[in-house]
Formats: sequence, structure tokens, C-alpha cells
Amino acid sequence: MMKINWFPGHMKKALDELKKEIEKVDVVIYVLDARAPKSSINPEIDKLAESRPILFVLNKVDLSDIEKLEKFVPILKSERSDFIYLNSTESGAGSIINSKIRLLCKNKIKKHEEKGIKPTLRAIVVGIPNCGKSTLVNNLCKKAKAVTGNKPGVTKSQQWFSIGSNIEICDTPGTLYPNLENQEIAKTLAFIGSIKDEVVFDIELANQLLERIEKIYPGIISRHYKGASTLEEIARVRAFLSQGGGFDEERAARALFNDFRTGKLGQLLIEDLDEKL
Ligand SMILES: Nc1nc2c(ncn2[C@@H]2O[C@H](COP(=O)(O)OP(=O)(O)O)[C@@H](O)[C@H]2O)c(=O)[nH]1
Ligand SMILES: [Mg+2]
Repeated sequence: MMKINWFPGHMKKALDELKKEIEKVDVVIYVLDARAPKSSINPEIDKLAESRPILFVLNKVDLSDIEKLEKFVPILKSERSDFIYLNSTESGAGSIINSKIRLLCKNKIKKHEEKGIKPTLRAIVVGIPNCGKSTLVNNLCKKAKAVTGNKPGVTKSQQWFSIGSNIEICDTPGTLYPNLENQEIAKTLAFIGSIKDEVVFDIELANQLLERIEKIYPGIISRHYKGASTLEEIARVRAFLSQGGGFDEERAARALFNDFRTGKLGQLLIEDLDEKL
């Protein structure tokens, strides 16, 4: 397979802008895709967020495997970081995030209150493409303000919003790793739709998704596809016929990606959490 190393110029620019903007904020809201939390941690963003309190948001928790996820989350909690599980598409997340932001910024709040002022807290939302940053921002704003979409690259530039009770929040474009050497991570990011399908999608990648799912959740594929476990067999049970005769593996590959990403295969955490990075 072609080596995946996707870091276009606009992402370099987005990272540089992030660097500037992070200096202005009190807290970083670091959104991780709960189906692949480890691969969602971008070393470049880590560096930028070093000096700030961090709220890790394990987003898309409705699509993930909580049991596996629970083993991972302790590393996200420290003196200056905390985490929450979230389904950003569900209303009601706003108040939980609000109170966590307040806890992480309690020093600033205290200092201001001593002077009799109610401080405005500034938060920036960061993370890999397509992990749900704009959806989360909209949820906090209680109405759709930021444009969202189920593919990477929807948010093109930083955008500040005010949310009630003295919090300002900045939505940002997603950024990937500048040096995506680890191809297991690269594939994982492609599986969850963080790298454009136009760049990475092919039958080989679909075969690798099959392999990955089979490794972590043995038997789930054949249970879902009536005994089929290869793309050809999936095409057969779904009656995806090729025009030239035979079965349409490409269509099966697309169906597989779609079924995985929409949760039809079940709630899956798609990376090996024990593997050392
Ligand atoms: N199932 C599910 N889908 C989500 C969640 N959060 C966001 N999405 C979907 O993920 C896609 C990407 O969301 P978006 O906010 O544009 O991601 P961004 O690129 O990080 O800003 C959209 O189709 C959202 O509806 C979630 O918690 N659960
Ligand atoms: Mg966005």
C-alpha cells in the first residue's frame, strides 16, 4: 500500500495559527475520537498545549467500546487535565463542559473574584480532523453556528464564539501529525475518517480495516455479513455485482467503511491500546 503521510500546507498554517491562539486561552479543549483515542493524540498539539489546563473530550462515545475505553482514560487525568465522555450530537453536553472548564480555571476565577470581577474564560477546541470539534462548539452555543460535516476539512479557519456565563470558545480546523511515520496510526486515522477518503481510500485499506476489526473483535464481521469475511464474500451476500461479471469489491469496501463509521458493526474501539507507540 501507498505510504500514508498526509500533512498539506493548510494544516501547517492551521498549526502555526493554533500556536498563536493558544497563548490567549485559559483552557484547551482537546477532542479525541473515542474509537481511536490513542491515535487521536497528536504530538504536535501536545507540545502546543503544554502550558495550559486541558480538558480531554472523548467524543463519539456512542460509537465506541466503553469497556476498552475505560482502561485508557486514566492517563488523561492529571493535576492540570481532566476528561469527559461525550456524544456531541446529543443536547445537554454544554453544562458538563461548562463546569469542567470552571474547575480547570479555578485559580483564575478565584483571583478575579477576590478583586470583585467575574472573569471571562477563553477556551480553544483542538483535535484531529472530523473528531467532532465544530459539533461540540455548536452544542455549547446551543444553536448551530459552526459548519459541520462528516468528512475532514470542513472547518477552514479559526472562529470565536461567545457562550453564556462568560465563556468564549474558539473552533479550529483539524490538524494531523506533521510526521505520520507510524503506519498503524495512519491507517487508524483513515478508518475513522480523519484523513480524506479521496487521499487514502482503496480496496487495500478496506482489507486492512477487515483485518483490524477481526483482530480486535474476532467474528464480528462474519456475524454482521451473514458468514462473509472477505470483501468478495461481502459483495456476494449483498449481491453487489460487477458490470463485467463477478462481484463488486469496491462497493463492498465502501459499504464496510460506511457500516463501521456509522456504528452498524457495533460500538468498536479500533486500535490496539496495549501496543506501544
Ligand atoms: N455519532 C456521533 N457523531 C458525531 C459526534 N460528534 C460529531 N459527530 C459527527 O461527526 C462528523 C464530524 O463532525 P464535525 O463537528 O464537523 O468535526 P470537526 O471536523 O472536528 O469539526 C459530523 O457528521 C458530526 O455529526 C458524536 O459524539 N457522535
Ligand atoms: Mg470543524
